[in-house]
Amino acid sequence: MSKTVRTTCPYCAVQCNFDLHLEDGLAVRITPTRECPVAGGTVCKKGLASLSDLRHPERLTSPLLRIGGVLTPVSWDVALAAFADKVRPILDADPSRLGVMGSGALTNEKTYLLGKLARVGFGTPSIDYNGRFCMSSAATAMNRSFGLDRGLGFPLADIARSDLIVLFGANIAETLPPVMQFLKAAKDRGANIVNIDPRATPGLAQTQLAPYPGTDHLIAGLMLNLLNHWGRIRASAPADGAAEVLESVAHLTLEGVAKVCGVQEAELLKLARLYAQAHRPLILSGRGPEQQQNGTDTVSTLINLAFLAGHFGKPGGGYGTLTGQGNGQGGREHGQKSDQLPGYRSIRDPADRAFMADFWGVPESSLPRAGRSAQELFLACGTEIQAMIVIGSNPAISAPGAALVRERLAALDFLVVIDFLPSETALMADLVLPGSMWAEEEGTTTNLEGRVQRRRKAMTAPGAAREDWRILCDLAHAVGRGERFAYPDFAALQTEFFAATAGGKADYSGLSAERLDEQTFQWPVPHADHSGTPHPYFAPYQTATGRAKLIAAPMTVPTRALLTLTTGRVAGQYQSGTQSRRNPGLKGTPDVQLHPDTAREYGLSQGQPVRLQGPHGEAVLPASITPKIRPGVAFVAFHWPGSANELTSADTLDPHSRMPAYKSGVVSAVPVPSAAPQAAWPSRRVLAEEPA
Ligand SMILES: Nc1nc2c(c(=O)[nH]1)N[C@H]1C(S)=C(S)[C@@H](COP(=O)(O)OP(=O)(O)OC[C@H]3O[C@@H](n4cnc5c(=O)[nH]c(N)nc54)[C@H](O)[C@@H]3O)O[C@H]1N2
Ligand SMILES: Nc1nc2c(c(=O)[nH]1)N[C@H]1C(S)=C(S)[C@@H](COP(=O)(O)OP(=O)(O)OC[C@H]3O[C@@H](n4cnc5c(=O)[nH]c(N)nc54)[C@H](O)[C@@H]3O)O[C@H]1N2
Ligand code: SF4
Ligand SMILES: [Mo]
Repeated sequence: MSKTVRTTCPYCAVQCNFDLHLEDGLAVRITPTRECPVAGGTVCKKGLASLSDLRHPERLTSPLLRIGGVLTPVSWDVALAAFADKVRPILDADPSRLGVMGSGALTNEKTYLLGKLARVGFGTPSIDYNGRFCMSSAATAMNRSFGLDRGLGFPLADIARSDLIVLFGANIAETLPPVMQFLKAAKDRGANIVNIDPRATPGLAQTQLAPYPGTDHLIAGLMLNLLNHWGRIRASAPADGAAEVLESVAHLTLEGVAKVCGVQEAELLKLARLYAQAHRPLILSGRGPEQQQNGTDTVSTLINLAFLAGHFGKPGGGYGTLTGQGNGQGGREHGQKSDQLPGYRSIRDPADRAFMADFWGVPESSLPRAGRSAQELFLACGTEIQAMIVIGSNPAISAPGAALVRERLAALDFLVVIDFLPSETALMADLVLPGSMWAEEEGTTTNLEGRVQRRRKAMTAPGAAREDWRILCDLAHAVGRGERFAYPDFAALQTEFFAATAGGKADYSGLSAERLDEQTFQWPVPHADHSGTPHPYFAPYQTATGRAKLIAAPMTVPTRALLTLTTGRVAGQYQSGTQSRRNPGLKGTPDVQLHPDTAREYGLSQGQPVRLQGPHGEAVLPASITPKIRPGVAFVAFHWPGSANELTSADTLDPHSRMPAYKSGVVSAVPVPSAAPQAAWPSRRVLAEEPA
């Protein structure tokens, strides 16, 4: 029997729609659809290849319990009893010692349920999610200036109306390929595109600036100062803090900034002039300037520039951040973040706490306070955190200073991982619970423009694998806290989720599965007749005063290392690689990109292994010598064991967002005789054991 189901891609935040074709219950083909409201039928190779994971031979089809050191298939009853045995005593003694780690890969409904499970089910404040590693700096900066954080405050199609697009550390052609069509449309209409990245990444830019990592705030600060000198600041902007912001950049000179950033004065001047002359300039940031120790302040500087030049909120102009994970936007709205409650409510706000306590039917005093951020949770494992549940994340590969993080995870009394494939983190666990993949569940995701879309169930999970939402409810029941987790079906959970957001900043209460069958909606959607909010940023803003609050960021000059490490992605792999490394349709192997001058300095030839040493570990990678990276910088992607996060710092976090400084590290490099092994995974007791 054949069937076709329209659904959304499991991977990135563009959330392209496509049709999944099934024969006798098995997925056989994906076809893009022109009706896709996001990208009009353009999908990338990851989306097209996503089919192969669904029935991958390594799919987890049974719970696995570590018995005698070996992960052994067991029944759900045994698995849940083991969970109860280990977790109940912790909950009885001190629930905060149970950690929960969520993900921007989870649907809205699952993130809502995970947050409720932690706060209401377990009573622990110790919950956070991997968006902390992804979006947290841009989100913090937007929140502190506007009281609102929707990554793009406009539909993607608005990009085509821009006459200047300045990309700060966003490799769109490789990471969000369908978005390129909007840049192309703008360029076809005469727009300039400037790419600021220590690497000359592919794309449509007429101008490339290759500064040292971690210097974007100085470039944006200088632009602001020049605009001020040229009389291009909009004095009437409805904002507080403008004078302090302008004062904070007044000392920046072309000469000084060019020197620190390692770029030409003429390039900076050209950029500032282009920006001053444009009518609808749009600044877009990716993780480049955000995943820094001063990522929040850097984004604030980008916001200040767009706002004080009078472009913020203008169709085609302003500022936006390009969210990354499939539900990276929704994932940061509904209560899996340590300081947050559903609907983008704050766990620190008495009215928000009272609303959610009432909604859940629990005393307000029983709701935990804000907990630790993701990396701080990991670093507390084995001391303040005794047991941990991880869902939708693979920190053994993706956390900064991963060797240290693996050591902390190994020190836990009990690690539970819910995944559908044996990720490196799952292989370290004491209990592995087999969950559902995208095509095996209902739900909604919210894409990088704040567009809420339906994910549709097309098939059932294999073997004893269960839908994630059921597993989360099972965990509550296992420890005798199931009362508020007795949903008869998924629809009941979804209805509760939409209702929980009513009155919040990210209000989805006007949505239903039926409405979402008709069309997609950009939030907020506060009632059932509401058609969504394509442009949510307008005055009065959602700040205490209704005016934007501009933050004067310190224009700190970073100390320059002999060799600066920066990290990121390649087109053919996805994130920590659990899925993409197993996918024969997706390619790529780890290496370290170095400029020919740098290679010469270290005596390296093309392909020669080089030993890179970071603060907590090392990696041996073949040198990929390319003029497309600036001298003095090494780029390593993080998709593989033994790659970027063996080298990043575990404890260099942005003080405002707690974002790790993934993109400015220090490494030393030593050539290795070419016979040496490449990309060796550091041997660890826990990883030597194969599941039974
Ligand atoms: N193929 C693929 N696509 C993906 C993903 C994936 O893993 N693979 N992941 C998704 C996710 S979760 C995310 S968050 C997005 C991320 O999407 P991007 O932000 O585009 O990806 P990154 O490669 O992390 O970083 C972007 C660029 O920043 C540059 N950069 C490094 N340091 C600096 C700096 O200090 N300043 C500036 N200006 N640039 C710098 C890097 O050279 C890199 O080219 O991609 C999403 N899409
Ligand atoms: N050095 C360096 N490190 C980085 C970055 C960088 O640029 N440089 N980028 C950071 C960023 S932006 C991000 S977003 C993180 C991402 O890194 P992680 O947090 O590790 O996220 P993923 O690699 O997407 O891991 C997802 C895991 O969950 C599983 N999974 C996916 N979807 C589901 C689901 O619906 N249910 C269940 N049960 N499991 C699921 C997958 O099989 C996989 O094992 O990495 C960060 N790490
Ligand atoms: S761009 Fe993102 S959502 Fe679209 S097909 Fe590729 S990975 Fe999937
Ligand atoms: Mo991300």
